[in-house]
Amino acid sequence: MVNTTIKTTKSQEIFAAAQNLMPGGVSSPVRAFKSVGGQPIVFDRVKGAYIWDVDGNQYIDYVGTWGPAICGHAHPEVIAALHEALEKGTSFGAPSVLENVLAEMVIDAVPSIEMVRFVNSGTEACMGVLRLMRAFTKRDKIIKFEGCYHGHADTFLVKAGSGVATLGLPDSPGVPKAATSTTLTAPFNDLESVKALFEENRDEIAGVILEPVVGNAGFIAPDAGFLEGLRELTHEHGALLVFDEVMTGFRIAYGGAQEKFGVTPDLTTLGKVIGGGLPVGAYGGRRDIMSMVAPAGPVYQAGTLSGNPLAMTAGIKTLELLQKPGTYDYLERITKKLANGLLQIAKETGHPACGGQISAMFGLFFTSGPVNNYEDAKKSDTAKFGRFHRGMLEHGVYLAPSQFEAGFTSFAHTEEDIEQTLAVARDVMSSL
Ligand code: KE4
Repeated sequence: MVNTTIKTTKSQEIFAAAQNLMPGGVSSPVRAFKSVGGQPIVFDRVKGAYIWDVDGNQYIDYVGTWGPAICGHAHPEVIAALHEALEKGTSFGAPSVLENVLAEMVIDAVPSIEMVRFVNSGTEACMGVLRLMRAFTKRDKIIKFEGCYHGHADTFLVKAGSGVATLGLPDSPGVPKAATSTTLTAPFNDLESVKALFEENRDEIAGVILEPVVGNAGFIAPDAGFLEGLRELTHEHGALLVFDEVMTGFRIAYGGAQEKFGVTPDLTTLGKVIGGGLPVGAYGGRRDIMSMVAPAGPVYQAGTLSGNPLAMTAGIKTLELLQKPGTYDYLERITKKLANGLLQIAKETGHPACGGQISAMFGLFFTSGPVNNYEDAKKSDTAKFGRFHRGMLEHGVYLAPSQFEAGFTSFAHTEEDIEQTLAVARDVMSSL
């Protein structure tokens, strides 16, 4: 193990106090470093590709506040736009033209979206889309995939990924059986299992929801034909196809994974990037389906801060920045260099590893692989990942604190940052 130890006195003091005030000392479980061990660092400020903790240590950041910071943290143009918006107030609870602007940008960008509803988180977006798909089809059952995470609403907490996987919580206490009795699960990339579920539950399945590129079981790409196969199966069985693009939206491509892979779902959920770091989520899709959402239709969903001017402003500016020519080519290039570099270094230092990247999303598993689904991902050496994470952290590189998360780059990351990260990874992997 590399022997550099960074000073984390203040982080430790603040986190110790936090644990007395908030469950686990955090506002979201994965931040507690449970699966990688050691003390979480307490952030003081972020800028571009970098973080500074309360002890003054600087890190290259590959979490990007779990995806929103694709333009880099605290982008000057986003901050400036927010300052201007702040002068006009923080929340209206009433229509604002900003919602029109962001809605038009989302509709123009995302192939499946003809109409959109803004909410305040990805969880809310997935809750809204769940109720809508059930109302539209008049069916109750859904199919989700093992290891995929769609927020913490009861129905989805079945073999979920992200923090649920990290904490080894296959299901959560407090979720009544009734809430998950209509949730069917299948292995990702396994079309035959989905076909079987449709046969066994004929005319009862409202839809299939998935992360088109999985980020919550670690990084798992769809096999060729998998997304197309789901599109055909849902059409065949009168069910809806829902892409949860909370993580992949505007990251895998400007139009999300559905643009990248050329498969158009009926409904899509979004979050993270479209809020530029402020609380936001959205669900959208075919006009005939979205027209069922209250008050246009009978499907109720509401939110005090939905469409608030600050989140809309940050989202608008972020998407404007992403429209700059060459953005996604750059993200693809630097992320491919990082992912391929990490795999090459693992090989040279004798660690079985697999992984990959698509655009600005990447992952590394400490298992020879291949990793095509959650069961494969669980074969990873998570203890080794924990040592790797700690070693990288002590050398100024901040990775997602779980094997069951994806990594994120931004267009603030430079070639030098990637080179530096790979140099550190070589040191750390050489002494894992
Ligand atoms: P939020 O409610 O956290 O905004 O979004 C839920 C959600 C829905 N769908 C997908 C595909 C997601 O990735 C997420 C949230 N992602 C996690 C990270 N894997 C958020 C980080 C956390 O839970 O602290």
